[in-house]
Amino acid sequence: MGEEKKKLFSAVQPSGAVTIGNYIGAIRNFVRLQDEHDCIYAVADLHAITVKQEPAALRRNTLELMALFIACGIDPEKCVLFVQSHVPAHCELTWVLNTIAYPGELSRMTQFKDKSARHADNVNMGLMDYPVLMASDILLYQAALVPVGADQKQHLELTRDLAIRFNNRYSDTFTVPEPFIPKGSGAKIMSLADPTKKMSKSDENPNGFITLSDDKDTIIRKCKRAVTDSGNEVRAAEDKPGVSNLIAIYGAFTGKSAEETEREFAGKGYGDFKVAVGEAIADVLVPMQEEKARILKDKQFLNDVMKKGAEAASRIARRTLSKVYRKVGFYQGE
Ligand code: ATP
Ligand code: LTN
Repeated sequence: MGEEKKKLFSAVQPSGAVTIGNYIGAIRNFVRLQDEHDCIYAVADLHAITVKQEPAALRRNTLELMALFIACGIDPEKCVLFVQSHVPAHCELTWVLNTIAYPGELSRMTQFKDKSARHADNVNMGLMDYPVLMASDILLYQAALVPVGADQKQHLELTRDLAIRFNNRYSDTFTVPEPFIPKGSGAKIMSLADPTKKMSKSDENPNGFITLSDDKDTIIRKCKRAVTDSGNEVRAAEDKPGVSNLIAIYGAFTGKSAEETEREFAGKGYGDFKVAVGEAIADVLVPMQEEKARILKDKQFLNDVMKKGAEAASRIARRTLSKVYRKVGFYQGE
């Protein structure tokens, strides 16, 4: 009784269609964690522009992601839900943290290297500074816990390093956060077209990913086409990355363990299994899509959620920012 809830922060970029990888690795946990924690969730539009975005599409995707969060079960009455660019403190803290971040550590980040290679015509300072902005997101709210997929672990480590570095230089200011990464294969859902690669919404081959807005036929078609391994036995194994990935996805959508799935499909082939995976995904996504469409129609409601969220987030963020400004020596009146 009276025990303080742990603070939690996370965000997703409005950079296109959200995949079942984003859902299993991150968004689903946002929902699960909301009762036991003080949760703050953002639509990370400042992060999204580190790669080229069509302005009209970015606006649309921001609204869609907000509606999707709510349709997935995030309750705006329980959580703070807001759009990152509506709270200027994120950029302000980023500037201060930039002065304790080293170019060497930023240029070593795997995501920076990957995205620089993929967007060679647009390697900008924002892309390199991405993890510092992410650290600011988290540290502004004194979050203790950050639910993310396994690919974000390195950025979380940098966030921890920056928090510790600042605390050591200027005295204790920031909570040093811990990542919350799903256990097992849900932390990294692999591409259906190449199960050695992460499922990514920016994959140029749309058969590699399933988005949360794909209809049932598309979902089943993509599952049927999923690259599987030699043999025909539904069994999770290191040398069977394609089937193992489908077993992980099936488990995430049905709650069944790998062993249960292997038993269920013993004696049946890949064909039956792939259709069952598609159906299990569609059973969860179709009602979610209907809910999202309903929410999207009510712009006033969404605008109100964003406005209320930005106000609540700003209040918390301002408190941390003014502490930071005081510690670094900015004159704030007598
Ligand atoms: P891109 O794939 O285009 O680089 P992204 O999907 O990784 O983008 P975000 O939208 O910011 O980028 O990711 C939101 C969350 O989804 C993050 O917590 C990330 O770790 C998680 N996530 C992304 N892909 C996967 C995946 N394949 N499996 C599990 N979690 C994932
Ligand atoms: N970089 C993240 C999205 C993100 C984020 C954050 C996640 C932006 N700010 C703060 C956790 C905490 C990604 O998942 N690609």
